[in-house]
Amino acid sequence: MRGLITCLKSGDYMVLDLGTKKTMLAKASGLFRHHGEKPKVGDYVEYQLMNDTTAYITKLEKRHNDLVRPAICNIDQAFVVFSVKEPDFNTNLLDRFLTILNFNNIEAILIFTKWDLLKEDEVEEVAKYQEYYQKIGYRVLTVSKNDKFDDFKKQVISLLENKITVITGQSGVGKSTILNLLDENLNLDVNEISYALGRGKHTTRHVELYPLYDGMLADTPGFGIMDFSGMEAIDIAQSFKEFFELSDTCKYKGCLHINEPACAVKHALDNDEIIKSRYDNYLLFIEENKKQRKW
Ligand SMILES: Nc1nc2c(ncn2[C@@H]2O[C@H](COP(=O)(O)OP(=O)(O)OP(=O)(O)O)[C@@H](O)[C@H]2O)c(=O)[nH]1
Ligand SMILES: [Mg+2]
Ligand SMILES: [Zn+2]
Repeated sequence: MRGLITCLKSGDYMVLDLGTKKTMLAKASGLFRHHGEKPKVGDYVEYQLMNDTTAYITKLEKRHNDLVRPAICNIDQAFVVFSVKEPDFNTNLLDRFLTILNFNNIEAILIFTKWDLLKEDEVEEVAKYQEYYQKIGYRVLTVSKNDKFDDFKKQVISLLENKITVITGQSGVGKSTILNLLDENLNLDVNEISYALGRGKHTTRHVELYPLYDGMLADTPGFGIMDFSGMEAIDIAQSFKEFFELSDTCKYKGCLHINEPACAVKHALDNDEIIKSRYDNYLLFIEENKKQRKW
């Protein structure tokens, strides 16, 4: 029988049967240890029932991605939540998220919140960013306290279908607010410790997938590792979607778009087709990565 691991707590797993949608307690077969494998949240597994409520995980399907912190695999997409104010819109952090997600083969869907807090003259500036990220291929949804949420809700629900989704973003950007909006039954404490999703602000984080509409969702406050470990400079270059698209037309194969002649990315930057913050963040990430690699 085929199931999905939704939770791991002190050696016990919860497995959701993908046919019956019933959840049961499970143990991992000792065989995994011999192979140096360990089932984790997000694993699609084969299992056998020991009795009505307890199962035995016997086999793992191949993972299409695998994160260490949070310990979860097979993520299809991430809702990346960013407030346009309080906390202020932070392109460095946003590009960092996008780079790491892209490298891990996770599609990012951007949700920009708190538009109601912007003054009139600030809206244009942030809207420019929104347009840019859309232009380079990201789906961007927006939320504001004064909005009617029907449209937003509909879009999110259709995105969840048959996918494993994580929702992520800095503290205070409005993740719990969004989740409450999606599912009144969740009733998460906004601005307070949210035990419903299995974590508190200052408690040990543990990941849990829970069913939401026709998909599975995990609340992952942040990616523990927000640096570029495991990446080479070229991986960073390729994780910038629009740079990657252009790199075919750079003169040099493997161009890092820094000092190389006849670089299509630099050319696009000079023509204002690439937003300056993107390129600046790119250079910062390359530098940061270089320093890390010296260790
Ligand atoms: N003005 C305004 N406030 C919002 C909006 N969305 C959320 N907030 C407020 O922002 C604060 C933080 O929202 P939360 O939903 O708790 O944020 P969070 O991302 O879950 O934060 P953590 O749980 O700490 O990671 C709350 O006071 C919300 O009422 C919005 O669109 N506009
Ligand atoms: Mg929260
Ligand atoms: Zn180039």
